[in-house]
Amino acid sequence: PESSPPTAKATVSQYACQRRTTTENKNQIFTDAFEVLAESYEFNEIEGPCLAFRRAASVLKSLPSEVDCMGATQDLPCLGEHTKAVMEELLQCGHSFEVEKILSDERYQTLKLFTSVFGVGPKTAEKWYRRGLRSFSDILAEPSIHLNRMQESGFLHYGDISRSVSKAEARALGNVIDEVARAITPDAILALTGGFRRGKEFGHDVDFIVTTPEPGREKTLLSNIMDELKEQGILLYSDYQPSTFDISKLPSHRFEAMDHFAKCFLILRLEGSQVEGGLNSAEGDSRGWRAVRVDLVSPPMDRYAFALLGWTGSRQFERDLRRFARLERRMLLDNHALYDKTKKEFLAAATEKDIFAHLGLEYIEPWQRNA
Ligand code: DCP
Ligand code: MG
Repeated sequence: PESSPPTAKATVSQYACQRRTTTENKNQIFTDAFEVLAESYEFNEIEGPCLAFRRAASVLKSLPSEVDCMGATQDLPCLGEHTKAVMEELLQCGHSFEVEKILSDERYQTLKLFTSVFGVGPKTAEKWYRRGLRSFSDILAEPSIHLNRMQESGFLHYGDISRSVSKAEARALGNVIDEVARAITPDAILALTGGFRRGKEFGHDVDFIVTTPEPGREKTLLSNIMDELKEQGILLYSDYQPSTFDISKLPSHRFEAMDHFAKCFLILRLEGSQVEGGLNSAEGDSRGWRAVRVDLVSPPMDRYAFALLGWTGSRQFERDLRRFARLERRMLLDNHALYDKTKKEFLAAATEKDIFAHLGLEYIEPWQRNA
């Protein structure tokens, strides 16, 4: 071309589902700070600023290079005044006064510690904090506190499940579950989802979809799998939630609402001998096994693509997919279905690509969804 005009710098979309975000984060100094601020707002139940900092972090994660001056933020979406003030401080002196203050705050530290236990959410953590409890030994020594079953095993396996799960461990668990599922029904389908599907090296748990093409069979598959895991002596904890899926329901407006597929939240015992390169264990730990958090979800086959898209994440990517669908396309999307409000009809999909196409979005690969 003889006289191509100077190419305009590609604009960054306000929607994470129109950005490509790999696991390589060039702006971690900023995004770590934003995550502390978001979490602090979350602990105080202040939703607006919490989401604003998460959105800002997500935008910076998508950038191909480090932001090295405020000028570079000029054309970026989702960066408000507060966000920019924090960035400016980080650029000037390498740390943020506000973030440092939160990190040294007793309430923040305590809520962070308590919510790191499986089964303890911000509400429970807050309740314990208000009662003057500050450490795990405070909680365990307090006779009036009743731990539920989930929290009991959260404390019991704390050392193991607070340590991250490696990709090799995730793969090993996949092999275990795959074998169990196929022994139950030879046509079982297993897919790794969550952070590992996005190419992350480590995760806090391992997420799988497990189902079968046989209609209706997915409703009992998970309890069959759990029975077998129990039989093998590797089921350390299980919370089974049967399907409440209703095909006639419109997709949910609420993002945080869990989907209605049969699912279970597990803690499994993983043998070191099954993991290539060995366990991601504490130094000097010679038990030869570790406990790992595993989530299984079992959608009917005709909803497989929606479930896969929904469980692959990231959370921010999912939020923005739904927001984009609603605001830009007048469609409702959740883990079960896509509904076109204009045409007043459900849009079927056999693959994730079909869903992106219905939404008029360029396809984003799983490893580009680390928003
Ligand atoms: N998810 C969702 N709605 C929920 C819970 C989860 O849409 N209420 C989706 C988005 C997540 C995925 O499921 O990406 C898996 O949830 P995790 O909490 O396991 O998140 P990740 O796998 O992304 O992170 P980690 O590596 O910490 O496990
Ligand atoms: Mg996960």
